[in-house]
Amino acid sequence: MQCQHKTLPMIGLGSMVAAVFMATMGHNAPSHAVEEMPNPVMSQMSTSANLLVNPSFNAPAPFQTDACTGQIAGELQVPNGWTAYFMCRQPGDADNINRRPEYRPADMTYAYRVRSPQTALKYFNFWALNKSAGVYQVVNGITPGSVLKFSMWVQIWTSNCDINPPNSQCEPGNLEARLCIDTDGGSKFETGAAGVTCSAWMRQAAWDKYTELTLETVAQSSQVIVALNTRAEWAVKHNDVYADDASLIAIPPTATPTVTPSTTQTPTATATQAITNTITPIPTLQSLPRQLLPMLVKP
Ligand SMILES: [Ca+2]
Repeated sequence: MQCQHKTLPMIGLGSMVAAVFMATMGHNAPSHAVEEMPNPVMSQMSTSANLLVNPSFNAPAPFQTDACTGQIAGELQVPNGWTAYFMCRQPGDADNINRRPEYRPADMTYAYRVRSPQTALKYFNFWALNKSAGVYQVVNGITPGSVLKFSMWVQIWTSNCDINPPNSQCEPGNLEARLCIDTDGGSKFETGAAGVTCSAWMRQAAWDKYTELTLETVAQSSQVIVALNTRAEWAVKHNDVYADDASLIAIPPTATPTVTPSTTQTPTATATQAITNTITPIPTLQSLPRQLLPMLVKP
């Protein structure tokens, strides 16, 4: 259509006809453009709710039962809503391997260990390590097929050195962290269970500063388990984990907007047809009345 008015004769009356033609085009073109605008996607407030209990790891932190011994342990002070887990001692393990971590809420005594006051999660091994430890939370009421977005801020101190400020680059124990989700739920978290998916391990990026870990997957059940999972390579003096500000968001499958391009593209053909029909044949010099010829301006 654009090439048609490039062929117009550059004479006075021809320009007038061209102006009428372009005005006709101009009238049709914007309405066509408006019809092709994408439909706005409505945000669904209900899907942005954090489904976790006590995501900020606030106190109180009552004593919990050691799953390896079945006994309540004074070393397991875990913020409400979360459950501690760790690998039990295996036959042949040295005294400093797979030792039970000590869980205490981190308070504002060391403010840089807390991301949102007043407390954060803390657990540590002293001159020891555990090969798979952390906390988990069972979450119910999920629509199967929902996209799960799990995040948590984690800070690690892993060092054999007592320097100030603490620095994990000094003789590190290579403590590292990741997030996991058991997508089909269960009564407790186990890293090797069917349905468990985990993020990549994060090591130096979380040493001595809070770093956000994220994991996204799809729920297979109405119940899922979210977990922080850590491990260390060396039984150094300080293998400490801090965590704060967790979030779990579930986006139900029905919340995904359905794109139907066929209905929005239909007006294209209609607009093209209308434009074609409004084109008036451009007069040539031979077809003009003789009395108009002297009025023409020669190029
Ligand atoms: Ca907090």
